[in-house]
Amino acid sequence: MLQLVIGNKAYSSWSLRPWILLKQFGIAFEEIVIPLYEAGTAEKIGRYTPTGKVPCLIDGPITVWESIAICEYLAEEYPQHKMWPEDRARRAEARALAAEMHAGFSALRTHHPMNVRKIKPAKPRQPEVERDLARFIAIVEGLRTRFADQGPFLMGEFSILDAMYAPVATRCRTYSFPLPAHTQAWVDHILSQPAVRDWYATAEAEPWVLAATEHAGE
Ligand SMILES: N[C@@H](CCC(=O)N[C@@H](CS)C(=O)NCC(=O)O)C(=O)O
Repeated sequence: MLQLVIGNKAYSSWSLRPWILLKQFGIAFEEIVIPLYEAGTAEKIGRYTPTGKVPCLIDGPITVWESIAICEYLAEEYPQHKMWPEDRARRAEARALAAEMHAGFSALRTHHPMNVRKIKPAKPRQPEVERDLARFIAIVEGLRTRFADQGPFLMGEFSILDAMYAPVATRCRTYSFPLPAHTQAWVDHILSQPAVRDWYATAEAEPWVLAATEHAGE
């Protein structure tokens, strides 16, 4: 069976991506959770991946790390599930937007780390965070306007693109970002998925607390 090595669910935004992708498509896997930033974390993660970072997918003799590479691997292994849009132009755009999320939005990541157990009041944000947020909103508003009649996910049906953007949906909730209607509707839709509710419920029950992350964005 596939194994997915992930961090604790309260904080591990990168882990959420392949996890939600597997869940949304009903692909069975064993979950291996390693609490982050503790004594021994690096050693534990190092047993699975040379990067010392999660997520990491193990498929028999094959190990794949980097969230986007894991998603691509799964799309190739399970072609029946249409993890990318079928239309060629749409797929190219989805890949570009997924890569943009994988490589960018660093200010949003740094100043507003994922913390699914908290909801904080909106506060003034750094200019670089505003730029990231504005770009995120422009992407989601644009896609949801164009694909409104094709389903509730970014390009209509759920795809890797939604998986890659899902951690930002949790940040929108945690930090009470003000959002225009289409973006708020997509955020609400992602957060209402049974898999995401399940992720939140498990996170609530986790014992691990990262003090620095707890106070971010305050
Ligand atoms: N670009 C990587 C980022 C992975 C990453 O930074 N993971 C964090 C947890 S969310 C991690 O493993 N941190 C442990 C560490 O840096 O020691 C990916 O897409 O998978």
